[in-house]
Amino acid sequence: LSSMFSLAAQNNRVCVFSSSALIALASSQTHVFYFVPVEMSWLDAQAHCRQHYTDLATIDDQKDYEELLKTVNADFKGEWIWTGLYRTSATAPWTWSDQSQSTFRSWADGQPNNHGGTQLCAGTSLTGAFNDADCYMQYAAVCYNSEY
Ligand SMILES: [Ca+2]
Repeated sequence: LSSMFSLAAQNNRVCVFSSSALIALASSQTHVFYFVPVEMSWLDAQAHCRQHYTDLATIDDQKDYEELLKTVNADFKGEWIWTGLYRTSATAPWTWSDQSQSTFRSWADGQPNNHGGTQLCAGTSLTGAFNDADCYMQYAAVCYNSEY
């Protein structure tokens, strides 16, 4: 986006084009989510998503999050579902598997608490709250395909 904006500063026609492109993205879903009802570690879920889709789920905003939660099967009985959110150490920032710059977070009250000191991967509940968990935990996952 920064290169688009620097172009925009040099050329009004490019500016108009960039603005309409941004509006189009903002008003349509940017990810198509796929629920994977197989319980796997976060790394196995990431490998599965990268093999069959684009990556583990990245969430851009609340609307994106609601779309993600809608993809979970109604008969799913698990408590947590892996998303693409993770960090490389307890002091590293939370990032997304696909290196997205999305700053969307929806931590449950008191989370992330890094319980036990090794909770470096984030799952979501069906009620819309993130929790950091140990990456070896076996959870279902949500993958995405990029729509653009
Ligand atoms: Ca936690």
